Amino acid sequence: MKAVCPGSFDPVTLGHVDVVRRAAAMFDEVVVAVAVNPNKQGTFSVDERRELIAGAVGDLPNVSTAAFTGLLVDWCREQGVGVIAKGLRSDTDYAYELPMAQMNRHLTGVDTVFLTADPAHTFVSSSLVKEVARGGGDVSAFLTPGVLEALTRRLAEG
Ligand code: COD
Repeated sequence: MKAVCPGSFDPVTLGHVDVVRRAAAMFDEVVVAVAVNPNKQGTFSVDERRELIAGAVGDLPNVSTAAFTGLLVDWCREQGVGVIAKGLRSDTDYAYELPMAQMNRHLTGVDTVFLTADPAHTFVSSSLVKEVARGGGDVSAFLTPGVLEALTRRLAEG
């Protein structure tokens, strides 16, 4: 079965990578799909995010990247994706994710499976990592070396 790990991935963290790796061990094929939000300028462009993801999970032969606009379920139908795989860090994630999972199932019948976050990554999010990095904090425990380098360079650009 083909699964999707959807998200913003601005940028991809080791928390995301852990979920993608575990999904890749469960499903025949995994597409890491970056949501395009025309109303929100990210730190990285969608193409840059895809490149950083590809660099982080490039050793996994059954993982690819994509970008999608509009409803995730429509993209899943177009791409023959049968299941959505997501990470769950906390009850806050659960409260946010449950209605989306139920809505997506209502819309097209696509199911969502949740992988519990590795305890080492439960407090890790792209936004927090960026905030700490902007303040000069050490975020090397949460990013691949390639993503760390890209983020350091991007923040230095101002
Ligand atoms: N450990 C484990 N999992 C993690 C970690 C971590 N440290 N950090 C994030 N995750 C998980 C998140 O829980 C999420 O499941 C996924 O990784 C992606 O996280 P983000 O933060 O990069 O992306 P989000 O949460 O901003 O992405 C939300 C989507 C873009 C997937 C969602 O809004 C969506 O599907 N939008 C498309 C429009 C649509 O279909 N809307 C209707 C929904 S019913």
